Amino acid sequence: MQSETGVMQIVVVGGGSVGLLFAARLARGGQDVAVVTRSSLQSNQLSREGLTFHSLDGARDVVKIRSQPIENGLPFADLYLLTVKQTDLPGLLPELRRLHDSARVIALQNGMGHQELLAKSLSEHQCYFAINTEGAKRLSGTEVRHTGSGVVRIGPWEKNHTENDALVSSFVAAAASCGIHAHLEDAIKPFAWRKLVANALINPLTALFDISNGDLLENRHTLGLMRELFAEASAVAEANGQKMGEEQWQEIVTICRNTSRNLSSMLQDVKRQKRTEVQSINGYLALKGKEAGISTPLHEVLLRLILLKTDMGTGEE
Ligand code: KPL
Repeated sequence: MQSETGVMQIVVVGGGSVGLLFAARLARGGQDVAVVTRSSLQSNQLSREGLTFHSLDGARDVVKIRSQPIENGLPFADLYLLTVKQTDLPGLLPELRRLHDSARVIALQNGMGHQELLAKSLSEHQCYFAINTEGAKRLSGTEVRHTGSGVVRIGPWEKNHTENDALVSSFVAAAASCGIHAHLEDAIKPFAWRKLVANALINPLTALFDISNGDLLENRHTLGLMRELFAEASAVAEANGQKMGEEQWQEIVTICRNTSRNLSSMLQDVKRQKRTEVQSINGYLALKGKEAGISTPLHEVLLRLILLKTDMGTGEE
């Protein structure tokens, strides 16, 4: 339960870069945070050693944190931040179905597809979404670096007519008090589309060429490719009712600048030989393009190249 001092019980599900970033910043700011990890090795290390956080200004802090593996289920909390990848979400659904009715879930996945999945397992009033542009790098299972400043926008998927949810509003206030640029929005879908397009340009190119987000802007070939990818993606977005003009292109350039030293999540996945989210990013755009009769040859090639790269690394399909 949320205490009178404004401390919330928050469970961060996922011990990757984004999960560790939010866990560290919320715990450092005095919130009651537990991290649920995939492996018991990571949860044991976190419980024993704490979580080491490197902030943007170079400061280093070790934060005490509770942690448990997902095989022990989800501990009780007011609010659950789902930071696992799209590909790991289906395995979490049985646990999410067991949550108490007053719990709120905020899903932070890249790409698209999670909204439909969660809608099948949770009641509408429990289900919130977040779009995050903060950069983070996981240095180990117990150490994370904040690599770029961004914002996290939180809200229901589409505008509904209910009033602001008190718990979610408190979370936004708590996150802001921990120095996180958190904003409450009345609909996340338009932001999700914008982030989808940004990820579809930045992530596969950085992963294929093993470069940081900022490097994309330094080379006329990558910049040119991004422009062409943007043209395909914005045509698909517009066919799906999402306006995507010059302002959105500038937003993508700004993301690259603000996270210039960051290695995109897809590059981090490729380096760690993990399955990427390319299917729900470029794959989703290609699929929506087909449905709308818009061809997306560049996104299809990137999809296949990333699948090929990770298949070669992991042997996974
Ligand atoms: O969302 C990201 C990701 O890496 O997945 C960006 C914002 C591009 C930061 O790297």
